[in-house]
Amino acid sequence: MLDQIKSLVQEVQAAQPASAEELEVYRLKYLSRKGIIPSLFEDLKQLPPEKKKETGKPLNELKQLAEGKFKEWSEKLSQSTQATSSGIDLTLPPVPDTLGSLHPLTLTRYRIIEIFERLGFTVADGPEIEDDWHNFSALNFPENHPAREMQDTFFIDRNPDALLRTHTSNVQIRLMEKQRPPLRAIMPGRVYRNEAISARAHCFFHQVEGLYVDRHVGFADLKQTLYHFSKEMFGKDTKIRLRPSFFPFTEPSAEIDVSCFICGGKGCNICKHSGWVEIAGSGMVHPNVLRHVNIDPEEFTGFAFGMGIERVTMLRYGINDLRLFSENDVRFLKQFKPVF
Ligand code: 2NM
Repeated sequence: MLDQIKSLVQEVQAAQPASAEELEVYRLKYLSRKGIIPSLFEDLKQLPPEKKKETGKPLNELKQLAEGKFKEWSEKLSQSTQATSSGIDLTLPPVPDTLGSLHPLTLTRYRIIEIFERLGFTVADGPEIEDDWHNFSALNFPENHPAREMQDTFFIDRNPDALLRTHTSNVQIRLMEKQRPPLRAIMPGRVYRNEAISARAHCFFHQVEGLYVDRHVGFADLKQTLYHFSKEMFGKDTKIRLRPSFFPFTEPSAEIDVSCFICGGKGCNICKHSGWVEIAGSGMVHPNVLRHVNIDPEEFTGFAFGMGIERVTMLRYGINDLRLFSENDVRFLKQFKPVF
């Protein structure tokens, strides 16, 4: 048996399987369950103990040699069938570009968050299904006030106190109920309005609202914060303009316009030849709102603002139909590649 092992070692060393078929013949001959080497192991069991020892060692060496050779050759063969000499098979079809893109509303939301985070604002969120208190009453909307009608939303018959929020101001109320000033946060999120769907309106859209409450917060802080934001968002030459307005939850209130970043203020289709585009509502938080969350308006003041993400995105990318944002048409969506 020792002689047989010796000659097998030579045989295996000399073997040169040149194809997958020849390699398989080699495997069947030496290594498979009924091959020579396993059957020698069977024979080994029959030997007397002292012989077992002197035969076992070379037999194990033969087995390792044969297996090593098999591994080496199968690697060599699979490389030569898959690759050219450069190691890359240029005949394979290309891997398609399956990298997705971020939704344009997501891109705008990220940009807005980035700007306010650098001013020390945190990001907060809250429920889209809200009660009357957090969506209306705490925000100084009197029960039968026409301002409620301007923000008509969706109710359910079973529970008249459950509604879909009409703005993310509910999150500011929840934040102020939980946390004491100083507070500096923005609230991005989806909001709902009962409106007929068109190119300019939808029954839901997205907002970012912001809130800053502390001692000595004044209108100048509001103005400077939104001026800084506008320059970061629309370019360093952007100017802002404030127009008096009304919101139940702020007093005084103002609409914020930015100088048209398309025509630079000269007048174009985007700004309807006025040189200005409206981007946000804002104001000083109404003392009644602060009282509703047990913050003393004699000690603390605050400003708040809100803007529509769709509106900012349409201006940024020149998109003219709101419905594109929720139709999920890939031809539209794939035009927005995230820039890393
Ligand atoms: C806007 C415009 C102006 C606003 C006010 C508040 C709160 F809770 F502090 F009273 N939250 N959001 C606000 C003010 C929102 O959106 C157009």
